[in-house]
Amino acid sequence: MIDEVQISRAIIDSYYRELLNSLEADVVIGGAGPSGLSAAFFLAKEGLKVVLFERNLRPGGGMAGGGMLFNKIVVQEEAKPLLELWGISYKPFSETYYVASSLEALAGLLLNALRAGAKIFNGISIEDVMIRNSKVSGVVINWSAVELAKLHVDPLSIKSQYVIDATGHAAEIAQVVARKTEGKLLTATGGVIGEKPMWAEEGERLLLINTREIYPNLYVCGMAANAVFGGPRMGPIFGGMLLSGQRVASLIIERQKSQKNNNFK
Ligand code: 48H
Repeated sequence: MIDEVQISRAIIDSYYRELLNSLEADVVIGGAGPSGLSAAFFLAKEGLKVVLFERNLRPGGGMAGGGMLFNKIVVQEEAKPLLELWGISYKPFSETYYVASSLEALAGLLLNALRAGAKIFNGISIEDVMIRNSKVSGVVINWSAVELAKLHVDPLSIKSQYVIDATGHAAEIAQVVARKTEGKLLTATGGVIGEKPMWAEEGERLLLINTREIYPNLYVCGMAANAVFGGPRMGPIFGGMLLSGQRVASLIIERQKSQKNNNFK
């Protein structure tokens, strides 16, 4: 026998428990594009409690669309091991370029992040942060539907040791922090400098340098990192995004480890 109310009960009960269990996290990530999902995978694999909020119904950000809706992505040599790690198939194109289905890349990355233990909430937007003692200490969230309909509904708050802005071109979390701290980001201007025109090689190179802490306990990765520091865009080459997620995860993991070591001293 199939009972509609029992179906509803199962959904509400399991979602409610997961959300309740996510009110305090080690790391909150904003945005489930390639860089956010990659960060979520590496952090969760290390045993950290990772909670990711994605505004859209479907995770993946700009990856599924490939280049101009041709649903393929290009990945360079340095990021090939990540495709292999996540079981994403690829074909060599010319010497150092590899091509993968953008859909398979998204599916593989998403599945790996979830199986590593990251909790992903879609349809929820980060609209603000919490700051205590000049450190980011969490995020403020609301249903994306509330945001879209411009309903006057107060948000809820999530506490987190670290927050990662992986919101892509708009660098939304960095923008909020820049505005609310009146320009205290760790950039040359104290604010979000803004993305520069297309230059794939330089964009990919700077992306990894720009992937770092931009305000105490707030990190940035992916396209948002180049937006914050004024790096160029790079078009549909995705190796840098995946490596940027891996890099931000390793920065946080190293910091956690050195804090633990200091506590034992
Ligand atoms: C919750 C939010 C919020 C918010 C936005 O754009 P993305 O794919 O970001 P990256 O940096 O992982 O990848 C960038 C890549 O897709 C790209 O655009 C490239 C390579 N462009 C090059 C070029 O030249 O154009 O994903 C960001 C995600 C999206 O899914 C948004 O919906 C989500 O973040 N998001 N989620 N709260 N406030 N803002």
